[in-house]
Amino acid sequence: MATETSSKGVTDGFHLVIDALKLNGLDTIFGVPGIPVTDLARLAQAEGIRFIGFRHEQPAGHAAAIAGYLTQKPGICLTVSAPGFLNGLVALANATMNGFPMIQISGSSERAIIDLQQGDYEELDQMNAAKPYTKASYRVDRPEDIGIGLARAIRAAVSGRPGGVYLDLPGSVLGATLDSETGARSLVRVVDPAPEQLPAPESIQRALELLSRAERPLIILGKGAAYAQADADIRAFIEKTGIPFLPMSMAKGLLPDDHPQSVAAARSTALARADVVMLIGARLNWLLGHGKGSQWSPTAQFVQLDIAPTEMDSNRPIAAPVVGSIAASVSALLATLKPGKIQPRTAWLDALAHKKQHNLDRMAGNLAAKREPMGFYGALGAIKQVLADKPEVYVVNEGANTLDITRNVIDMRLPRRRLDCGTWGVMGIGMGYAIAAAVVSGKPVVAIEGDSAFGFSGMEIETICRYQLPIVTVVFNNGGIYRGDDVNRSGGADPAVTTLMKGARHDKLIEAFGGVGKHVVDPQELTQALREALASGKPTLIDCAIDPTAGTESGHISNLNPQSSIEKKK
Ligand code: ADP
Ligand code: TZD
Ligand code: MG
Repeated sequence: MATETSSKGVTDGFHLVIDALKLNGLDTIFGVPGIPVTDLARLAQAEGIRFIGFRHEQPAGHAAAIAGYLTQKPGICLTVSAPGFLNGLVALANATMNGFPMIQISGSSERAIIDLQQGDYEELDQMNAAKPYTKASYRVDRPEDIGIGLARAIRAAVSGRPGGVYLDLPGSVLGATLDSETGARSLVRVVDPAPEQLPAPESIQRALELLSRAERPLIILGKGAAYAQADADIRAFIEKTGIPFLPMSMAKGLLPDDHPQSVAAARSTALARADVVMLIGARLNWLLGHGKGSQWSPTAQFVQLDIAPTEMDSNRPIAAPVVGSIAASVSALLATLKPGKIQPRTAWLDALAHKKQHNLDRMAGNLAAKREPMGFYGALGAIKQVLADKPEVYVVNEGANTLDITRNVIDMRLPRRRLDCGTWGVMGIGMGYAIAAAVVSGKPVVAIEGDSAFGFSGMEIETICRYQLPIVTVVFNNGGIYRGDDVNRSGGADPAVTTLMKGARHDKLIEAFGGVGKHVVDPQELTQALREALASGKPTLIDCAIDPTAGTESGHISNLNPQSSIEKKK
């Protein structure tokens, strides 16, 4: 049998990986080539898989993760052994933390030498190093196991709560040959990798019952709800019940931000006064003050829709847990909801609408500010205007003040268009997320970046130019982390700890790679530069001079920043 098939030809580990990816509809790889995966990238490209070559593995990993979030298919990141693997691992851990499906495939060195620590080229026990940071970590030790290895990785990445999966491919396995027929038979096309998980009917009844008794109900939409792509049903449930909703950062646009039931602009009042809160794909983590403290009513009761049963009661008791996939759960809620069962609470809606209008009026004043140098609001007022009639544009956003103020100012009107620092508040996602959004969607991307945040992945501006992606990077240049006016407490010549180069011209960076660089100092210039950039579709970087004294330390989370009380008294 073996002789018969081998006469028909041989395959090898490289080809089996590529065949397995293609068989499962995985058509894009983000990564950095080198020993032992150079040929894997090269052959993948030859076989019609798109390979996006980065300058550093971390942004490649972030790109894979957000591609996973946008497509519900695991994003693939390819790295070399040891240091390349570790560079990608931050992104893999971040994907796990945020619930984005991603597979980091890494080449590795010679097992026998690694295990005896005999000093191989780029020696590291990668599978075990990855374990604490991933949903699953596998190694393929025989070429005939590549198919099943990738199948396990796919299922682990996308089923249940999605996350990061590590798949280790030793160089020897990639290079090993196998007869073609045995190879073909070893491949696995994963059937229904993320099966719908139906909620228990009683849990749906319990949730509706609790909501119907609420005087001041509130729905909080998280990025799990955005990921689920159950957009129409979520909107129908919110509109049929008349319950006001609050989007978490990446859930902005799931329903348009200008929807009359959105209470994003009355967030504090909504959280503090709600008596029943329904969480849809949002965790009660630090971003929601753990559901406790002065932000919240101590007597509020919770409904929570989540696919992860252990998420229930993580921070506060959940009176009505609904465990299942969001698509199935919201559809069950809609099917079970009797007309008139949940009445709109007019007094509550009026109170929120009043507060919302007050806050929006106040913000409008800030946005119209024409002062020079620009503050964050003045600059964002200009961007808001340009994006107003372009809902399809993806907005990537990182920084501290740049992040917090952009989130509040820039309205989103379509689902999954806002991509940001997420659960960890991690810097460095900017260029990777922007590249993946452009590659996956073919749509324009505007990345609004603090100057410090931009630096974490700034070299990928070359990748953007090399692949000619329609990405406009706007750097909010206030000359520092939070602010540009910190002083060296020693009086010495070294720059202060949070400052960056004064008067830096980030626009010059993109010019080095043939992109378009602009430097703007007032809102009119910014409006014009951004309009031109979006119309041209060319890779553009707009360096935007922001008042170095405009920001606050740690942005909107200064409460989490421990400060020396001795220092303060001085
Ligand atoms: P946010 O940061 O927007 O508040 P989180 O990342 O904290 O959102 O929470 C997202 C939640 O959504 C996670 O607890 C995750 O288990 C859940 N989730 C993700 N996808 C689904 C899905 N398809 N169905 C149900 N729950 C999901
Ligand atoms: N490193 C990583 C990976 N993530 C982080 N969040 C930080 C460091 C700490 N950090 C923040 O939390 S925000 C930030 C850092 C370094 C940069 C803020 O400066 P910015 O934004 O220029 O990006 P603003 O507009 O000046 O506030
Ligand atoms: Mg800054």
